[in-house]
Amino acid sequence: MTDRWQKAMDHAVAIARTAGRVVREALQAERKATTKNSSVDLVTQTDQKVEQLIIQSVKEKFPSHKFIGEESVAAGEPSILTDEPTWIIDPIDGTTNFVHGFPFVAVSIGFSVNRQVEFGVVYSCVEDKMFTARRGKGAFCNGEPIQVSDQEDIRQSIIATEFGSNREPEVVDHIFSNLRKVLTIPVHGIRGAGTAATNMCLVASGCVEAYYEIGVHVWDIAAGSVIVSEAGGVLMDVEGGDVDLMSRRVIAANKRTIGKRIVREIHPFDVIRDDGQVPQEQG
Ligand code: LIP
Repeated sequence: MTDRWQKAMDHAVAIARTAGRVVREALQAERKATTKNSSVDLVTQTDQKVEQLIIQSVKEKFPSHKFIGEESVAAGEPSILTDEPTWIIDPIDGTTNFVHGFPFVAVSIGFSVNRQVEFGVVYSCVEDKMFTARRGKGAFCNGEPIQVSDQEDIRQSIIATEFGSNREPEVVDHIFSNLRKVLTIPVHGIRGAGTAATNMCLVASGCVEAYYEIGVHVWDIAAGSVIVSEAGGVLMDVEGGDVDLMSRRVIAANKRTIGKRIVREIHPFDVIRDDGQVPQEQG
């Protein structure tokens, strides 16, 4: 049976690599940032240029497909996930890193049909690592199979998370309270690459045991979600239920036991969903 979405995935890999070259070239030039939702929520012309490069290339090949792109949404496009084939794009995941020349920046392209991510591509541009996964067919880095850590004891683990871009004191207090609870389990360490997609690929590669964050967006995690699950990991909501890519809450873990341990420690705080719906009580 022909694989209906393989041509789309092949295109995603090719355009992610092209976009990565644009990002690397831009890293050698002066990078001017403007701001979006706060003084620390940065965007650059390269983010916008790369997103348009990806979207235009897809439209030429797949004109009926839909898009959720970080910078398109910032410009007023809707962020609604439907059953339609949808490309979920973060042109530069790690924009703050990009602005500062901190070498972890990723092009993240997820592809969803019937609200299920069929494939994910995360290209870590400076590392030149192309992470890919097709639902049901495994996860890879530069073509080599990857799999999550086999560590079962969270006290022997490294956990990844991020501080996000919200600097409201009560939100920061929540973030630090959760950080303290996880650190004092205790765990071996807490890390953050500055990009959700890269953190999820670190889980998929077995470099960290889990990653959690409240405040991410669907474009940060869609591609990484299938890379983690195809590497043998699990995705869940921060209250233990099924992950909801539009909820802005995620735990990606090597094992359900470790993910559940993080659920026990962290306390969620409210964020407005990517689709704008009022958050439902989590089960
Ligand atoms: C980033 C995420 C990261 C989050 C940052 C930012 P961006 O995405 O990857 O997890 O903590 O606030 O949202 O904005 O660089 O594409």
